[in-house]
This record gives sequence, C-alpha cells and structure tokens, in this order.
Amino acid sequence: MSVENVIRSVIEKNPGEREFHQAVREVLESIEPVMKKHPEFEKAKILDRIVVPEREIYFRVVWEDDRGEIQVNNGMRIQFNSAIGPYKGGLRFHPSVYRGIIKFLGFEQIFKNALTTLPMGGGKGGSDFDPKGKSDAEVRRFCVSFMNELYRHIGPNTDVPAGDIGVGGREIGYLYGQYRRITNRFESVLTGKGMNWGGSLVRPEATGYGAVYFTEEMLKTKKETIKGKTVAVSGSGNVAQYAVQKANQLGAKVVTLSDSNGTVYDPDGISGTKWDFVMDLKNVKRGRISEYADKFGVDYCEGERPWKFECEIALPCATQNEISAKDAKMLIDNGVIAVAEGANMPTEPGGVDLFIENGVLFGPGKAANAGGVATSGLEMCQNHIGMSWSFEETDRHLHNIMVNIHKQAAAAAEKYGHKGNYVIGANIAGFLKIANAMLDQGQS
Ligand code: NDP
Ligand code: 2IT
Repeated sequence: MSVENVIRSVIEKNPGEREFHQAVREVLESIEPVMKKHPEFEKAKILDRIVVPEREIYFRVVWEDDRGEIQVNNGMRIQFNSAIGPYKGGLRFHPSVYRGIIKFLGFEQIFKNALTTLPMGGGKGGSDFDPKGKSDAEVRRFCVSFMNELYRHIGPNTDVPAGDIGVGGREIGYLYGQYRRITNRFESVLTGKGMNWGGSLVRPEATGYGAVYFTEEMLKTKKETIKGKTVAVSGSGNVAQYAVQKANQLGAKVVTLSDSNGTVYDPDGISGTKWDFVMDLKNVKRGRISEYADKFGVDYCEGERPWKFECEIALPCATQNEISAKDAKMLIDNGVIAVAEGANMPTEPGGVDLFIENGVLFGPGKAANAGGVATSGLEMCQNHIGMSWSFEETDRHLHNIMVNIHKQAAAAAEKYGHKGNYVIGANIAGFLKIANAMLDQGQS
C-alpha cells in the first residue's frame, strides 16, 4: 500500500485514536522518499506491518483505597516492535490513558529507541489510574495489583518497562518489589530502579539533560550556544526538573515552569535554592507549581501555558499537544530560535510546520528526549555485566549518544534533501534501522 493508503487504513482500523493517527501520519509522511528508493520495503509490506503492534495486552486492575472501597482501573501494555531488541518503553499512569495514547507512545518509541543505537525494541504501557492525591499506601496497592498481571508478560529479554508521566522512582520501587516477590527473581526487568537495587546513576536526570544536550548540538550548527539564553520550560515533573538544572549549569536562564493548572513566570530565573524548592515541592510534598509563585512572589497564570513569554529557547516537557499553531506563532514572534521536545509529541502538526518554515531549530521528541530511554539501556547494560558506572562515565555515554542522534538525524535529513529538518531526519534514520531489521528477519 502507498503511504497515503496505509494512513487511511490506520484511521479506519483504529477509530477514535487521534493521537495514534497523528504519530503515524508524521512518521509515514516523512519517509515517503525512502519508500521510493527502496521498493523492497513496499514488496515486504513493511509499512502495513510496522503500524500494527506485535501484541497488545489489556487487563483489569482492582485495588482497595484507604477507605476500604474497591477501585477498578484499566491496565495495558502494547508490545509494538521487537525487531531490534526486547520491547522497551515507559508506563504512564494518568486519567487520560486509553489505547490511542499508549499506541502513539509505543509507535514513537520504536524509532526513538532505534536512534539510541542500543538494542531496544518499542513498547509502552500504563493505566488510567491517577496517582495525584493518593496516599503512598494506595499507590503501592495499585502497583502491586498492576504487577500481579503484568509480570507474566515482561522479562529482561522480553519487555522492560520504565517510568513516564505519573510513574517515577516510587512507583518503579513498588512494581519491582512485587515482580521480585512473585517470580523469585532479581533481574533487569524494569529501569529507573533505585540506586541500591540495580538502578543507574544519571537515569533520573537523563531525559532532561539529554534534551539540553540535543539543543546544544542544534545550536552549534548556527554557531550559537545556550549560554546566556532565556529558556521557557513547560511541566514541572521529572523531565522539566532536570532540563532546568542542565540549562542552568550551562549558563542559561529558565523563566517558566508549569503543571496542568497553570504557569509560573520568574524573570530572575529558576535556579539555586528556587530550583531546590521545586524539587522538594514536586517530589516530596507533591504540591502544585502555583506554590512557587506564592513562595517567591512571582506571576502565576492560572490555566495558561508558558508560550506567551519571551524566550529564545523553548523546552516543552509536560505532555502531548501542548504547543498549538497559535502558541508556535507567539513563540516565533517573540524570537524563539530553538525548540527541543522533552515531552513526547508536545507540538501539534501545525506548530511543527510553522517552526520549520520559519527556520527555528526544531528537535522532535523521538530525537531530543531519547536520552531517557538511552540511559535505561545503559542501566540494563550495567545490570547485565553486574557493575555500575560512575556519574561522570554514565553522563559521558549519555552525551555521546545525544551527539550521535543529532548526527544521524542531520545526516539523514541532508541525504534526502531536507537539510536542517530534524523531523524528517530522525524519522528516516530510525525507520531505516527497523525496516532493514524486519526485512532481514522475514515475515515476522
Ligand atoms: P511527570 O509525571 O514527572 O511530570 C509530568 C508533568 O507534565 C507535570 O508537571 C504534569 O502536571 C504535566 N502534565 C501531565 N499531563 C498534563 C496535561 N494533560 N496537561 C498539562 N500538563 C500536564 O512526567 P515526566 O516528566 O516523566 O514526563 C513528561 C513528558 O516527557 C511526557 O510527555 C513523557 O512521555 C516524556 N518523556 C519522559 C521520559 C522520562 O524518562 N520520564 C523520557 C522521554 C519522554 P500535573 O502534575 O498537573 O499533572
Ligand atoms: O518516552 C520515553 O522514552 C520514556 N518514558 C522512557 C522509557 C524508558 O524505557 O526509559
């Protein structure tokens, strides 16, 4: 089938899964020139195959809340593609989770993981469970119940989940504890583990740091650096927190953070003890970002995103579709020169087009936020050899991987006549690896 026909069939066969349609369209439209050059892919029906998950697992998660009431949530794991390694990708716990979100994330993960150069296939999972406002005991009971089903589908050489929205160190701990109890095995079945039980240094920092390293690589092509630049960051979770830290370390000034309720704007910069306050607020107290504005007497914009504020660099680190075409226009009018997606698919297609048409350096999620999963790959590698590397060594690996992803995306873009277009470049470079692996392995 032609690219347009495959997209049409995906829409027909997966009704109502808007985010999945969006992710498929973006990848497939940019690999059209590759398909023209490689008739063998069309003959082997690579496109028809790549848009269908190898396996989808749906289950019921029943748990008891602190009042003794029974609660029921959905649970899922979508094992999308294992042509280059065991399924690998995070778990998302958020009320918005349904099949279309996990499928879009799993599909993106295939190409992202291929770009890291590490042997990891693509998968994603999650639940519509909302950890917000739940006690630790409730979160633990939920995680135990979730793992009671998930454990039979995962394994160190089969499928290795990790964190995503709503799943951080606390949740990975409860999930891992239950896996170990049920299976009687201490093995590399999850990443993002605690440092005393098989975790890797730099994994908590990796996605945010990686997004900033990627930004630096893009800026280098224009003989620019992040030093002295004003940066707008969205979100205030794991990815946002460490994007802010690395941007600060490299001499930039971060003026915004947000959550699903609103945005704080601090023209003096979110650094030093202010950054420490955010870490405590979000990771220990589990409070709202508006408390930052109360504490430091800065502006809080209820119900708004950060994109109206002047900045040279924008790092969307919250969630999908958080930069509309209108937001992109505001950013461009205010002089943005680089946008790197710490989140998965945070920019709507109209926004992506505007950035590219206007010469803004635009790093798509599957390249710019690949540092997280890459460091998960490094965690698996350390688990397999039974050793752990220092912070500096792991960070050096992460940095090299981000430089390499930038190189691969830039080279593929140039080769196919779209110099500087990292969307096309990342999609083509990732796709070629997967398509060739699928071809080599026959009709899997
Ligand atoms: P966290 O749960 O730690 O933080 C998520 C942040 O985004 C919170 O500030 C949250 O606000 C905000 N947010 C979540 N959903 C929405 C929404 N619907 N509207 C507005 N704001 C929202 O997650 P992470 O930092 O881990 O993940 C952030 C993004 O980065 C996601 O897109 C994820 O897929 C992506 N990513 C994460 C990686 C990782 O290693 N963790 C790796 C690669 C990508 P609130 O508290 O109000 O919900
Ligand atoms: O979107 C992502 O790449 C992640 N949430 C991280 C996945 C992982 O396996 O570390």
